[in-house]
Amino acid sequence: MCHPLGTGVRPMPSAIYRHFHYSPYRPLGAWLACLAVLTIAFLCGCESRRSYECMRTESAPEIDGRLDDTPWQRAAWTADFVDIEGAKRPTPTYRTRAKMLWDDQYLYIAAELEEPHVWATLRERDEIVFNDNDFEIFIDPDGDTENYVEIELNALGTIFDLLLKRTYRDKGPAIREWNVPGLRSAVAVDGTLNDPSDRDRGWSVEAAIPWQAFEGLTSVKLPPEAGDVWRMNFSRVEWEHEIHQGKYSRVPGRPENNWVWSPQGLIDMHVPNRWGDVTFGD
Ligand SMILES: [Ca+2]
Ligand SMILES: [Ca+2]
Ligand SMILES: [Ca+2]
Ligand SMILES: [Ca+2]
Repeated sequence: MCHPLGTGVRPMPSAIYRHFHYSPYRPLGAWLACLAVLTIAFLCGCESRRSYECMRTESAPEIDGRLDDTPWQRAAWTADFVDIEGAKRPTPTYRTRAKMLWDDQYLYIAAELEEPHVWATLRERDEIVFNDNDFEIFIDPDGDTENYVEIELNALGTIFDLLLKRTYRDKGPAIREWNVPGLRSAVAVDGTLNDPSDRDRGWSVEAAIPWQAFEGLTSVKLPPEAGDVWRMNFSRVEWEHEIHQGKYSRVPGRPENNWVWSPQGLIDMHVPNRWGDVTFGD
């Protein structure tokens, strides 16, 4: 079901408000134009899901966080990430995009996050990594919204991975003790980590997820066959920060930004049927 107005309680932008300000003298054409804008605004809350063709690779990228491997050069970027609520919200401040590849053993994921202040604090596996700025991977192979996988990484490379038997609105549970079997991942910082004295260019993520990690979670073929379609999404959490005595911290009381590949239309990543379609190519 589509929620065109989303869940965020945010004021109507003044420019839009002015556009609809009542005037009994407005000609019919202007009212029709207003109706058209309203219709577009409604539809923007129900944006179509993104899609991507994940190409097969003969050679595996080296999982070191750097995306300069030859296989990645041949893979297309996803569309730039947008606000989780979609086009009705402002374009994200910093660019984020991803790539995917596959072979008989692994699904490979790469992400590039533009970021002038690369910082992270959490170091233990399965800490709540989205309390730092992070990159998040969501995979539901069969798209049935059950038994799906979430992986979060921060710029230290700390992993928070969990298995969701069902969505939170379907009462979960989310099993954080579950670790992706055989997961390989790395991050690389293009700049300096936790050093606010300079301006960084960003950080990148590289992950290899073995197909066997999904055994027991789905009845789809592992590895997939060319033409198979899996439901996936990617998200980036970005907090407002402040700097005291050379150290970063979150601005207290401020909500996070959520920038995603396939817009959800509301502030909730756990609506798998709004994730994107990833088709496996030859
Ligand atoms: Ca690499
Ligand atoms: Ca599933
Ligand atoms: Ca875990
Ligand atoms: Ca820095």
